[in-house]
Amino acid sequence: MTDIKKPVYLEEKLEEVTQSGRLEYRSKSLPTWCPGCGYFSIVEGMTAALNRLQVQPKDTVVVTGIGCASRFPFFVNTYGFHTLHGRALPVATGIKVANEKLTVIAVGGDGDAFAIGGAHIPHAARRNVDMTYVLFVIVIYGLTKGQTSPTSVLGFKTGTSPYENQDAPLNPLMMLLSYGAGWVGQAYAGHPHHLADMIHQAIAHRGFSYLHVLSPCVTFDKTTKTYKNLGVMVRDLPEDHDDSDQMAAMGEAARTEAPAMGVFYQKDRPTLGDGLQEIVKRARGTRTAGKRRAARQAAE
Ligand SMILES: Cc1ncc(C[n+]2csc(CCOP(=O)(O)OP(=O)(O)O)c2C)c(N)n1
Ligand code: SF4
Repeated sequence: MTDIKKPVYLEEKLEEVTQSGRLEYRSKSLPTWCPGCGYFSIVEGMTAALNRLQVQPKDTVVVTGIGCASRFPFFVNTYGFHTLHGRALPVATGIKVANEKLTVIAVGGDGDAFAIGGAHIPHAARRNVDMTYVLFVIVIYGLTKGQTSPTSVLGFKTGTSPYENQDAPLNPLMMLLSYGAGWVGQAYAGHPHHLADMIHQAIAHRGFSYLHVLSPCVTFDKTTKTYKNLGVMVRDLPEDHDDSDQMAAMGEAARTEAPAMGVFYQKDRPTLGDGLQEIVKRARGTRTAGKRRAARQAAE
């Protein structure tokens, strides 16, 4: 008989990653998510992307808020910061400003991001902080047992909305595009190879990149964004999609009934770090010029 307290599946998984040599980026801590949760694909995709990019674990920091998604730092072998609910982006911004050489990745759930943390997103995007934000979108609050989130669909029934959700969902992709994010893409936990490729591209982008990952919550959403439903809904972006055309990206993002997979938009522009380094140079130049002037005056 199976001992239900023993995470058999997870131990097998650990053996598999140990054999594959991926433990360099995957931590030995076993994910505590429910078996079948889409988040397993995201941790796999992240470790595969970091492995391909060959960024050193010691030079990488994963920052999260609170939620099932936010347990992520425990499962990767990088530096990590499990911060307060909704506060991943300001903490990640501080880390990047303090040490420009680090690869900084913020991770979270859509409640953490767009409810309590919603006010931080436009600022990280408009400042073009050189970091990646990977959002795990299960359209529900997982950790607190299935309440509606800002991305839940109208009419969604949960334990706390038994008479159906009356609040229209946000469209995070359209929001990020209008906030000025320099890289915006979408992936699906049910397509793990594409997901790993998208995480790779998002991290490789210089500037603020936002990856929206659709992921089923197998425990609390049995009706809307399930593997069965998402498997039918998702599509590729059209082959002729121009990822330098922000308006075309907006049009694709508006089609929520058929979520498109791929890079919606990408544009290079100076990062927050570029601007700050310039200020440091100018301030140092002014100070040096000031010192020279004072020395000249003292000598006269
Ligand atoms: C200040 C504060 N308010 C509320 C909570 C309770 N809380 C913890 S996680 C969470 C939402 C989780 O949903 P999401 O961010 O989408 O992550 P998921 O669990 O779905 O991955 C809430 C409301 C908290 N921990 N702190
Ligand atoms: S509650 Fe949902 S999101 Fe959280 S670990 Fe379980 S399946 Fe995943």
